[in-house]
Amino acid sequence: MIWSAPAERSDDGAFDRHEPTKHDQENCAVIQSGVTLRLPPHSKMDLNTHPHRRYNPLTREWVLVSPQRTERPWQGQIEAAPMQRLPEYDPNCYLCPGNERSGGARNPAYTHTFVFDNDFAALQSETPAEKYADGLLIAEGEPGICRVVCFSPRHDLTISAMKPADLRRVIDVWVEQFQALGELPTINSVQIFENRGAMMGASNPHPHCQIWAEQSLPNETLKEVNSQHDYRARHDSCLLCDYVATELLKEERMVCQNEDFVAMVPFWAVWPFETLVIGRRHTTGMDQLGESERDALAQLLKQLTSGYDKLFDTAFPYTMGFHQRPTDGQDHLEYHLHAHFYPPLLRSATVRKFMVGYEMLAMPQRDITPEQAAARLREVSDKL
Ligand code: H2U
Ligand code: ZN
Repeated sequence: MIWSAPAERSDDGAFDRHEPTKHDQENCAVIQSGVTLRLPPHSKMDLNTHPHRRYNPLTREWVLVSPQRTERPWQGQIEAAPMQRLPEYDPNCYLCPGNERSGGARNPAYTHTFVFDNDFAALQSETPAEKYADGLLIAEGEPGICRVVCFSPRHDLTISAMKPADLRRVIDVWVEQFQALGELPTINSVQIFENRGAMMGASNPHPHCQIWAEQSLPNETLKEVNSQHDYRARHDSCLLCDYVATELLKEERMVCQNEDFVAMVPFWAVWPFETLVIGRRHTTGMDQLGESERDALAQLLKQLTSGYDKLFDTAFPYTMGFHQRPTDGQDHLEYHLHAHFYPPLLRSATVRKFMVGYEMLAMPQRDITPEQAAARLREVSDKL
């Protein structure tokens, strides 16, 4: 027997909200009013208490959810609480204006954003795109370009602390970079991402992101292109447009929203407080966003990241990144612009989720349900 994607259900997402029962409360201490889900009455399964798998239609992979496990005692690793206060300027920072970088180049005295080619780039534009094949030993040269974008001259100004107008400048730079890199004949994928915090491997606290642009579609991008393509071919509709519509009706996984963008903990979230940011309008990339949509994106990113910071009263670490259409010259009408936030924290500023053991050998697993995570994020993000 082959196990694969579930057969499409006409009653997809037909879960109702209900008040937690005593049984719920006994089995799941973090359950909060109005955030539980249930299947139709004939179902014996309760997604609030029973271990179950959830399907991610974007990657076509599963995640194991174990809501009964949220009170598991923790005697494992405690991460050091990240430093909260940073200076506006750090003379030893490689990214601050006027400073020398570790590669020897000197940063200009920039006043807004600053983009430069990564001094230690993982991809190089001159790499020959030749193939190597020797039976099972297969390789390909991968030409590409890596850049770094400093969000502002301020060493301490994270996305959550930036003024929306300054954040808007960052979005404009993302659009410019997506267009300029995407136009190059050897570049078919432009991945913009931010590693925030030492816990996520950021090498420097100065707020910045990276751009890796390359010839091939990386694994995650390829999965999402294929799934959205197949969904459109089958339904004559967009997977993420349909998903946003579903979540707007359900509400229990919504975190915050404005006139153009929504942020939610997806039904299939892997990381405890993972979120998905999606444009309400169907656009295949940031270059198709209008002026007001770019402003709305800035507002939403600020609201979402401020909520994250409040959740555990810390500079909330995460990896975030935008998924946009491949820049191979095709329209890619199946593709819907979105951003993923993958934060590692689980219980506090010092206790993180580890993707080890079962996750490395079998599949991702989570305890706190996406509905519980969304309720907690909603609480802090509403109070802005
Ligand atoms: P991360 O913090 O996400 O690692 O990104 C910082 C990038 O900045 C990293 O890829 C580059 C590193 O190679 N960098 C430079 O290009 N020059 C420097 O002087 C310091 C860091
Ligand atoms: Zn700095």
